[in-house]
Amino acid sequence: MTTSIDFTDELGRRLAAAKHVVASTGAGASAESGVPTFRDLEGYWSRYSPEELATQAALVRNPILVQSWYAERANRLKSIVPNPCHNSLVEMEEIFPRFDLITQNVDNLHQEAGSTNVVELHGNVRRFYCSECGSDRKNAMPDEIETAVCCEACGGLIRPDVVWFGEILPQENIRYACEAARACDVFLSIGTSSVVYPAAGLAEIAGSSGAFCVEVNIEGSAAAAIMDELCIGPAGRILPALAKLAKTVRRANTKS
Ligand code: BJW
Ligand code: ZN
Repeated sequence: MTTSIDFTDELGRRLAAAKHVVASTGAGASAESGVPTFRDLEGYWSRYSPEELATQAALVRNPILVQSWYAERANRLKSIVPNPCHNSLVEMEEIFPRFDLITQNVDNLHQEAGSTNVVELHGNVRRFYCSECGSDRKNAMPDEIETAVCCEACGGLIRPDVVWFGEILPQENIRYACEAARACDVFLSIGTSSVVYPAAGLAEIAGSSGAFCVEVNIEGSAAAAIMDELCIGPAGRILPALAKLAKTVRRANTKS
């Protein structure tokens, strides 16, 4: 196993030959845009309890608190922009015959950067729907919530379109992600602590199916031991270098 931003020759060879690359991103991919992560020192779960904010029971118990937290996050995202990690992943779509971008992030920044085929595993904090009848909420959530926001059709509580603990992931998306992990030649795990399943299992699937697994993170994650290469550093610095390497080795490939 190698630890560096000086990528190994083996990674260069794998990228040169890859027909199918999967990038799987977590909160660290958006950290340099100013979006808090969950489990870092300054992350959401160091300040708030997931049980009080990120469950259906919490919504029913204290709708104003839960709705305000998500509305505030959604509204704050309006002034946040993608960073070089997101932008490099857009470039990578062009480099490989097949490139899948799978994300646990709910911030929509990959789509804003211009990635065209983003598979969302944990939903999107900018969308809201009725927890009773399922209908989409058309209007943006207000900045200040003084009374619980309810569905115009049935009166049910409005919730964010995100996946809370104990909830099933969008089935088609997780199935697609598992198949992509099983079939890819190179798997990039970027900015995730790799503790939340089933998303964390994708790297295991990719590794056991023969893919070359690379982690990009400011520190080794829970999945570090199964990686073939660790790139320790901020994703906004590593991904541009990785995209550059990919372009270089593939250009050399087409010439020879
Ligand atoms: C940088 C950086 C920089 C920082 N550059 N890097 C199998 C085994 C064990 C448990 C389970 C299992 N299967 C299911 C479970 C239960 C549970 C689970 O996994 N629990 C574990 C925590 C123990 N999973 C679920 O409940 C899931 N549902 C499910 O499986 O349904 C079926 C089922 C139900 C019941 C029982 C069994 C099966 C649903 C999970 C939903 C997760 N939801 C959240 C909240 C979304 C809403 C919201 O945003 O509020 O999703 S939790 C939170 O964690 C969020 C994230 O998407 C997710 C992952 O976090 P992520 O992205 O990895 O962020 P961090 O903060 O953890 O890490 C950031 C990383 O970035 C760090 O490593 C930093 O070092 C790094 N970093 N700056 C590069 N600049
Ligand atoms: Zn409703």
